[in-house]
Amino acid sequence: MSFPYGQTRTRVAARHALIAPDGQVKSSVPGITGAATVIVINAAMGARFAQVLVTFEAGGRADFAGSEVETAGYFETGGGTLRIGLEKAKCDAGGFFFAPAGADWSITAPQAGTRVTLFQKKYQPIAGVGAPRAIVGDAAKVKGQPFLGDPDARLKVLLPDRPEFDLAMNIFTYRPGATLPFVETHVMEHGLLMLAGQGVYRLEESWYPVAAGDAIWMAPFCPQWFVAMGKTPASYLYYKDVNRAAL
Ligand code: UGY
Ligand code: MN
Repeated sequence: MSFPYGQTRTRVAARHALIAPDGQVKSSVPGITGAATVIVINAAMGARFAQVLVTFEAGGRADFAGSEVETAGYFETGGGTLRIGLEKAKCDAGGFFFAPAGADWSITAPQAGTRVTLFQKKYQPIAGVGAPRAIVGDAAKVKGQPFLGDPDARLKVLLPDRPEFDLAMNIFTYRPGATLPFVETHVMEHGLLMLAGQGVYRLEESWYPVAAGDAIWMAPFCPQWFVAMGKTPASYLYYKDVNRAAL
């Protein structure tokens, strides 16, 4: 949807951002061909990670050589063939993966229109802790747990919460009217994609109407809160950096 008179819900502030779909602009990313690729969050915004939305055409592909960068990915729609190192798997909508730093990985033979969100960051090793392993999974098979006891706000933790993993990728689903139980303020940074439904996101001192397709960046210590509104559940995919020292 586009708006007359130069209006948009998009807002880029110093410590948070809302990127609505109407203003997204493609850019070419080395390694990705036959796809519309939008970098919605990265260091140029002030973030310490990148969030990239890839919409594949038939015959498109993504090929990344092993580097210091690790990638967590989520297939929102469609499907394709995923390779991480020597591991090969078919991923459909709801499929997710983690490609550790150092591993070659690719997505090939995507169905036309396949939408994949990638979260990428430089891996932060810890002395004495081994490297994280590759993960391929299906979000439909992960049970959503009540968040802080609320069965109307359910969290799916997609990746292992272990010291070798320095990022998390989760899916939060709220019944209409359910909320984050308090205004969170924490050291972890977030990148977020609204997958379904709508609601209001509080970021610092601003309240934003948000809906499926919106992306959000929250810098460390950005006060945050959400309420789901409308008649259908609201759901979002999000990234956070985890399991590393304070100093
Ligand atoms: O994991 C989280 O910090 C989550 N509760 N934050 C959020 O949904 N904004
Ligand atoms: Mn949070």
